[in-house]
Amino acid sequence: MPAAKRLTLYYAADTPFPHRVRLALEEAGAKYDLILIELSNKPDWYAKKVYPLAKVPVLVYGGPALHEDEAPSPEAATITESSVILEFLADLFPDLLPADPVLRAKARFFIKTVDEKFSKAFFKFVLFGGSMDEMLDAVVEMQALLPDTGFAVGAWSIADTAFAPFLVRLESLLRNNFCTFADGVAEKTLTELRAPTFARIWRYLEENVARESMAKTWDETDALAEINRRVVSIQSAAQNNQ
Ligand SMILES: N[C@@H](CCC(=O)N[C@@H](CS)C(=O)NCC(=O)O)C(=O)O
Repeated sequence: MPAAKRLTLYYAADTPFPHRVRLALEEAGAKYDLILIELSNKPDWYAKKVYPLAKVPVLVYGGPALHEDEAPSPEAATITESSVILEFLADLFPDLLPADPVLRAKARFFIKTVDEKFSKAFFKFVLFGGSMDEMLDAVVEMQALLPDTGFAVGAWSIADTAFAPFLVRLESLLRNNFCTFADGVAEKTLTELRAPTFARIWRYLEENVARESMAKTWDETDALAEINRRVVSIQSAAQNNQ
């Protein structure tokens, strides 16, 4: 379904936050322009002309087509914060959230839990040597919010776009024994996650991965290479500051 105005997404493949927005745009069948921002080598114009915090995602609504080093035009709206953008997209494309107010509240609670709990445990675990138990506790908490079958609130919704990009990266980083994990941690965590206790969330992951929107937006090789570049640039910045 076309939006009333042009949609432009500033995007990076490595991180779950912009992936959320791109999945929602794909699920909505929206037409959108994509501007890639390499986080490990961020261009100066991005903070100066688009978003002073220089984070992704940013969604620009309206205005003419943008070249990558150009500021959005004054008549366009520049929307930041992935969960705010998801709500905005659900206003533009109502099929992204159920009509029932109770299910809408549940979807928002699910997104809030991802933002306030799961994402923090995820970044701590995959980037900063956080404990496996804390990571698994966060998975248990998300799993407990899922209904017996289907997606986060039954039919697929923005609650799933908020969570699936984290889950798909967690599984991929573990399976590929990503360089940030201490010896044996990835294998042990993956073994725990494959136990029957986690059967529900595993099925949920598979059902998200099977969606066309995920197939169009998740390129594991590309994402892992980007994550790797970013980790290297974070580590070398930390060394230079010593
Ligand atoms: N709360 C923000 C988080 C966005 C965010 O932190 N993005 C990170 C990537 S994970 C970023 O762009 N960081 C800039 C950088 O690493 O230079 C959201 O939900 O959109």
